[in-house]
Amino acid sequence: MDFEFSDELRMVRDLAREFTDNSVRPISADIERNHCVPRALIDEMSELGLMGVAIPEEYGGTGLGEMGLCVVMEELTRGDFSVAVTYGAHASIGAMSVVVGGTEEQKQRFLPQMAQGRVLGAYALSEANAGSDPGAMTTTAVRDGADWILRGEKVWITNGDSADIVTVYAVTDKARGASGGITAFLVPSNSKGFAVGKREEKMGQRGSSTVTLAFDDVRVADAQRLGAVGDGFKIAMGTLDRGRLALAANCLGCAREAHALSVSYSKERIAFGKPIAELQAIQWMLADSAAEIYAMESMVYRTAWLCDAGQRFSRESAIAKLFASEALDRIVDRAVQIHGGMGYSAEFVIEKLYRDARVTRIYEGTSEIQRLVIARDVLKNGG
Ligand code: COS
Repeated sequence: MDFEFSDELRMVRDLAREFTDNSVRPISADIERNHCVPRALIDEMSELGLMGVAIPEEYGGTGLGEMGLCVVMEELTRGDFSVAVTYGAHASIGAMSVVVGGTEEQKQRFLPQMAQGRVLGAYALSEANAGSDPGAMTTTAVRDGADWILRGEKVWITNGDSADIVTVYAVTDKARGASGGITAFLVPSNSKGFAVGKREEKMGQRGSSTVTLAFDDVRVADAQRLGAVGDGFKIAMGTLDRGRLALAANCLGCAREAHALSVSYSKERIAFGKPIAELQAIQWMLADSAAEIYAMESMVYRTAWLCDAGQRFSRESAIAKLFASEALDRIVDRAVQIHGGMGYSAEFVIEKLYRDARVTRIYEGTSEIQRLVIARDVLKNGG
C-alpha cells in the first residue's frame, strides 16, 4: 500500500498551490463582489496545463486522472470556491462526459482542444422539474435525417454562458425513461436556437456563473451525439460519479482553509487573559475539524485511486460527497463560532466560506440522493 503522492502529483499540486496563492486568493473578494471569474484566470490555468489534468495523455491531456483532478480542485478551493467550480464545470463534468461517453473519434476531436482550454465544456442535465430525478426530464431530441432537433430548457447550468460546447441530455424515447430513453449530445453554444437565459443570484459561490439554457429547435449533427442512442442516463451518472468525487475534493480544500484560519485566529485572539486556543471549548472544536478533514482527505484520495484503477466507485464517490459536504458544513460553522463576531462580519473571509459551503449539500446530488445511491448499493451488493 502506498499513500504517497507520485512526483507528478506533487508537481501539479505545487503548481496549483502557487497559482492559487499568487493569482486567485488576492482577487477572491473581487470575484465575489463582481460576480465574475475573470477570463484571464482561465487563460492562465490553460497556459499552466491545468485544464486537461484528468484527460488521458493520448488525447492531449496530462493523464493524471481523477487523482490529479482532485489535487487541483482541493488547491483551487483553498483560494476561491467559485474559481474551483468554474474550473470543475469544464475539467470535471464537461470534459469527463466526453471521456466517459465519447467514441474514439469524438475523444480525438474534442479532448485535445479541451485539454488546452481552447474549447470550454459544460454539463446540462437538470431541469426545472427534474433535479433529483433527472429521468423526468422533458427536453427532447427528435431525429431529422442526419441530424437531431433539440427542444427544451435546462436550469442551474454552471458556465452555461461561457462554454463553447455543452453536454446536453435529452429524451429520445419517452416510453423508456432513464433506462434507454435518454441520449447525450455535444451541443456547440454558437448553434442557432441556443439561448442563455436567467442568471441565478445565489447565497454563495457568487463568482461562478449559473444560468438557464434554452434550446429552441437546435439542430445537432448525429456526429455530435455522445455515445449510443439511449445511453445518455448512464453517461450522465458515470460522469456524476466523477463530479461528486471532485466536489468532495472542493469540500476538502474549503474545509482546510476555514480550519487553518481558525487555528491562527485562536492563537491570536485573547479572552480571559489568554489566547482562546488555550481554552478547551475551542480545542475540542479544532480537534473535531482536524479529525473530519483527515477523514475527508482519506475518502477523497482512496476513491480517486479506485476510479483511476478502473474499478466501480459509484458508492464510494457518493459516500465521499455525502461525508465531505456534511463535514464541511460543520467545519465552517465551527469556524464562524471560533471567530465570534469576526466570523459573522462580511469584512472577513469566514462569512464567505460559510455561504460558499452550503450548496455542496445540494448540487451534484443532494445528501438525500447520495444516501439513496449508497443504500441501494448496500442492499444490492452488501457491505
Ligand atoms: N453509472 C453508470 N450507470 C448508472 C449509474 C452509474 N453511477 N447509476 C445508474 N446507472 C444506470 C443503471 O444501471 C440503470 O441502467 P439499466 O436500466 O440498464 O439497469 C439506469 O442507469 C437507470 O438507473 P436507476 O434505475 O438507478 O435510475 P433512477 O431513475 O432510479 O435514478 C438516482 C437514480 C436517483 C440515483 C439518480 O437519478 C440521481 O443520481 N439523481 C440525482 C441527480 C443529480 O445528481 N443531479 C444534480 C445535478 S447534475 S450537476
